[in-house]
Amino acid sequence: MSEWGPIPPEHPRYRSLLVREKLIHHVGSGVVALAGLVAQGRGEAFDYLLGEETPDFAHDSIRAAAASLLLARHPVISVNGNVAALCPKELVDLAAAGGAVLEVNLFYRSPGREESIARILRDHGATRVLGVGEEASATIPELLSERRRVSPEGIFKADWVFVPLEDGDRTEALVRMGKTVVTVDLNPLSRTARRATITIVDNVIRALPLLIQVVEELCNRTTEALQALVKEYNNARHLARSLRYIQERLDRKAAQFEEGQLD
Ligand code: PTJ
Repeated sequence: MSEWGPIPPEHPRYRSLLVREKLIHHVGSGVVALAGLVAQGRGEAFDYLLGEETPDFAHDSIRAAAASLLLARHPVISVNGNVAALCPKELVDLAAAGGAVLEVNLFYRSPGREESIARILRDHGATRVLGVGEEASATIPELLSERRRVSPEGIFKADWVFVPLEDGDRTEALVRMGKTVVTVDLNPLSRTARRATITIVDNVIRALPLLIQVVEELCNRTTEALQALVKEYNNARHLARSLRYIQERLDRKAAQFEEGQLD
C-alpha cells in the first residue's frame, strides 16, 4: 500500500514501485536514512542503463566474490539501512552459507537506528549481530564519518568485508587496512566500485540470491580451486567491461529509437 493507495499489479513499473514503497516505509520505521532514498534513486538510474537485469559479466564477479568469501578466515557482512530494508533474509542466509558475521555499520548513525536494523536481522533468523551501541568500540583509522565506529570482534579484525551500497571513504580505508573488500554497486563509476577488491555491478536485490547460490555451489571446492577463481579476477578490467556493456546497450537502443521503435 503506497501513501496514495495500493499500487496496481498491472502497472508497468510495479516491482520497482514496491521496492520504493518498502524503502519509504522503512524511513518511517527508522531503518532507512532519508539519504537512503537519494541513494536508491541513483541506483535506479543506473539499473535503467543496465536493462534492470543481472548482466552476464556480473556472474564472474559473483563467482570471485563467493570464492573469496569461502577463503576468508574472518568474514564480516556490513549492514546499512538500505540493505537491511531491501534484503534482510538474504543477508542472514549469506552469513550462514559463508560462515560470516553480521555487523550493523551506518553512515548516518542516530539513536535507535542500529537497534532497529539489528531487530530486522534477528526477525529474519540472525542469532548474532555486532556493531550496536557501545559494542562498536573500535575505530577505522583516518575515517571521519560515523562509519569509522566498528566492532573490535567484527569489521575491525575481519580479513574480508562485504559492503553493499557503500561510501568511497570507508572502502578506501578498509582496503588500506589490508582487507578484501567486496561490494555491490549499480554505479560502476563510483569510488567504492573503483576502490573495492571485487565489485558486483548489479542491483543488490538480484545479486544477493545469486551470491548465496554460488557460495553453496562452491563450498566443497579445494582451496587451490577457490584461489584460482580469485586470481583470475581483475576489478579494473571488470569495471571496463561493465561500462562497455552499458555503452553497447545504449548504442543498440539509440539505433532502435532512430528507426522509430520506442518499446
Ligand atoms: O544506512 P546508512 O546510514 O549507512 O546510509 C546508507 C546510504 C546508502 C544512504 C549511504 O551509504 C550513502 O549515502 O551511500 P551513497 O554514497 O549514496 O552510495 C550508494 C551507492 O549504492 C550508489 O553508488 C548507488 O548507485 C548504489 N545503489 C543504490 N541502490 C542500489 C545500489 N546498488 C545496488 N543495488 C541497489 N539497490
